[in-house]
Amino acid sequence: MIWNETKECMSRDEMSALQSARLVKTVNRVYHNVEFYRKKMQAVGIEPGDIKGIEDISKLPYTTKDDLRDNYPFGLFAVPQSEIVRIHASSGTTGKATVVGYTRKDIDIWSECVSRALSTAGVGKDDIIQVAYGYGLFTGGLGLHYGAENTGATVVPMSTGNTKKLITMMEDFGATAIACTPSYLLHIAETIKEMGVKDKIKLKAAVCGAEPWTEQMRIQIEEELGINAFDIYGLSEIMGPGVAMDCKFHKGLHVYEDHFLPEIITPDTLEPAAPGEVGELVFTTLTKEGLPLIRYRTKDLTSIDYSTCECGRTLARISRFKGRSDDMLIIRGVNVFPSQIEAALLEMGETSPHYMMIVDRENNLDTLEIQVEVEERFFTDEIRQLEQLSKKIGNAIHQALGISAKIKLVEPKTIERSMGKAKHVIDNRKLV
Ligand code: DLL
Repeated sequence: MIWNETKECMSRDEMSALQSARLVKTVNRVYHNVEFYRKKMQAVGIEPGDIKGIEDISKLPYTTKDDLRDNYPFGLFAVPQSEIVRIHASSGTTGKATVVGYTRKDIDIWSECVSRALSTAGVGKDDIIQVAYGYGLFTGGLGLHYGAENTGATVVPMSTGNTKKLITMMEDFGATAIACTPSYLLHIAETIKEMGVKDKIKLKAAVCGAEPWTEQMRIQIEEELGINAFDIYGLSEIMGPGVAMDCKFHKGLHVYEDHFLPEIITPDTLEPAAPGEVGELVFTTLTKEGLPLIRYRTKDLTSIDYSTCECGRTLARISRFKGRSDDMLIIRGVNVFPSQIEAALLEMGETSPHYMMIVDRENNLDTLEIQVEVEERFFTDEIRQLEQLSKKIGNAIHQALGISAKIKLVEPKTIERSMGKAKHVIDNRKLV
């Protein structure tokens, strides 16, 4: 069932007309209310009247994360602080946090988008959902929380912290849905197995996002838990979770285009990418009041498909994310994304997707070690078996990446589990 057919199934012409009207309003609003945008537009000789519809989008300048940092904390807000009812922030590892602000209407639209996403995953009023994203400045916890309440579901605000308690409550409350990062759900699945309570769990759906994960990992989670797992995407700057959502056909994530106008650009030239080509995702918010953003460069790499989905939605679909352009490692001149390792490991079927890449430099040559967790039994069996498996993984990785790596097989639970966004890379080259 489609939760909001009028918004998710309108014709492409109707959508373009809606987006154009909303873009014109947004451009006027930022020009008059945000000095940063006024100056930026004046610098390229653009006035609000020059933007008549989405066909004029490329006349507008881009916005980046640095612009948000340079205007820390509230410099890009388009309403007085008295209109802002909530602040979120992403910490970032360096420099100042990126601060985002929402008006009451922004919060309502956010809840509506998350509700649409949850309904797409089949979560509604009869469900009990555990929200196990972090609550606080991170948008995951509160974003999913209010969206889930809006669907009428019973929300259990678990946050992160105690996996065994989460599982006990999952069992006791009869939770039917969970929202958390995919890597955390994998850890939850392992712990359910260890606790021997799989038969007592009523879970049927998971809404996972906030970090890249492969289709293979999604399927593995579905199989291990006997549930349907869906991919939810979003970023704090644009709103939080609920910018785009996977449907049961898993052929790309539907962008809530009535609120967010997507573009794909080639990062090197900043020109629009060819149709279907992978490039950097750029968003312009169409209804945000607190922090409207014009052509915000997400750094996320994907492609876009405007054809109607088998589910009936006409919303554009973005392909599953390979990673962010700033996650990409260059090792011996070859571009490597951590998600390629995950895909190769899961394709082999004999290992878990728990891995850590350790990149170093010796005698001016990049080295790559990949630590991979394998089942306990490999360590008790003959050493020859361990060697064979290591060789097999080495070959699979070589084929996937085009470069060789040293494989180190490690025992289960050696690699640290994360309850939030998983860490897969230690790049020691950055330290020198
Ligand atoms: O991660 C918002 C969110 C919370 C999304 C819960 C989904 C679920 P940020 O902390 O600002 O916001 O991080 C945003 O995370 O630019 C992507 O690089 C990455 N990301 C988010 N969702 C996905 C996904 C939240 N489904 C950054 N697949 C984004 C791949 C994702 N990467």
